[in-house]
Amino acid sequence: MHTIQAGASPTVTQMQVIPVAGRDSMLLNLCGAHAPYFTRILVLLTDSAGHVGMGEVPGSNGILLALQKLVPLVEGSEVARYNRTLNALRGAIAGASHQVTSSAEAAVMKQPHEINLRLENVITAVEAALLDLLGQHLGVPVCELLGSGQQRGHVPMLAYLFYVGDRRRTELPYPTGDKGDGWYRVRNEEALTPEQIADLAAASVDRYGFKDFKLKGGVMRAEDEIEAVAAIKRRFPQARATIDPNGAWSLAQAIAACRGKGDILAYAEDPCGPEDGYSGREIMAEFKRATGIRTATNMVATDWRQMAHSHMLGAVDIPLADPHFWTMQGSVRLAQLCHDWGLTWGSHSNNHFDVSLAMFTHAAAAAPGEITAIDTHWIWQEGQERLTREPLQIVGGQVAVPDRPGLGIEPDMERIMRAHALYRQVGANARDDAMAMRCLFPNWKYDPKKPSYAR
Ligand code: GKR
Ligand code: MG
Repeated sequence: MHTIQAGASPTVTQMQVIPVAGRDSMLLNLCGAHAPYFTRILVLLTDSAGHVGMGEVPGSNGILLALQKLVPLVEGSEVARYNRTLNALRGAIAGASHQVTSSAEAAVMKQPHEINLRLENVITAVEAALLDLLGQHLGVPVCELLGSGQQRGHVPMLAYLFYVGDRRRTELPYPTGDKGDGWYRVRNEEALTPEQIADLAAASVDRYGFKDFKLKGGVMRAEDEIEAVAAIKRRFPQARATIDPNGAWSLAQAIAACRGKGDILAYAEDPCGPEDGYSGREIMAEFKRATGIRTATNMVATDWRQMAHSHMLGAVDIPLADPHFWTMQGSVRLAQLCHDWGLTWGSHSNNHFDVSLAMFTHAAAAAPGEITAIDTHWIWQEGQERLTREPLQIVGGQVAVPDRPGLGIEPDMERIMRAHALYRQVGANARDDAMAMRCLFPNWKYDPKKPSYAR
């Protein structure tokens, strides 16, 4: 009889938790305008074989504090027993009674001002880095370790477009994007009209070859946002396009804006949300019945329990299972369920660096069946930010899955330390969307049911 042999795979000798900051354009959304900086947190694990594994998650003090406290549980653990380590982390954060499949907030670790800290964000940072190490140990890409293994060699990505505010009307240090004439310049210039949005789309196609578009809404009046999507479709009739107002429209507004627009909208992302005592899932189901337009969400089906309700109501066709809040393994598990249940898997994103780009790529590579082109904010950072030596590239609207062990990326420590220094300088005030919007409209206040710009 065989016994378990300790040390059969390398052990983690060091866990580094490194908050980093990067620069961003003045992107408008329902919450205001992106500030000139965004923050993320990197986890770097070194193992006894000398490999380094990486993970990246959203930046927040709560997540940072949680990860720092968990270091002793990760150091000394065996790479191949990653699930055991992750379960120990779950237990440490949430206590023994925690349901490992729930998205309950990690309340113990939470800072009072933080609403977005989720257990899964903390777990994913370590999970990605451990899978990266395991892949390097075994000599296989991470996507081969997830779900039923690698399903595709290329992952389709969409052009995530935003209305862009006029940075010149602020004193904030936004990038000026002097580089050349194309995407690197226009991504820093005001874009508020349908034609300017179509120009942005065209520049993104020239640079990255996209075939799918998403416009972040909740900024202008609903009909003007639909007109902006129509302007994109006029330039690229074969492309798929969608709009995401983050639930800003009432059900009546959403129906009025989208009914009969199936030729423009491939699907609608969170067109409406909770209202009049009905949940966002119930309202989305009504929207679908009234318009016949497919729906996507990163707001109303964001964990297993919400997914169950959503599915019973028929509210959502395309759950956007961002591995950063579903975990890498959870996101792929949901992709398998989507495949079997006739849903379409996709992924949400937020501003991120190139480590997350690799994490998205591997999760999507392991998602079976037909998936929708996944979100990525990387086009707003690409060419000006990077933390790995050779970031994965978006070419022809897709990323080729690296045929290298692990995540297939290598840390660039000099760049990481530079991004960490920037974090130390600006981290505390980064990504305050209301602050940036107040530079344009001094008394501006967030209202979840009012467009942020055209009020
Ligand atoms: O980056 O402004 C943004 C987005 O609005 C982001 O914060 C959302 O979480 O991209 C996300 C979404 O799809 O709702
Ligand atoms: Mg969304």
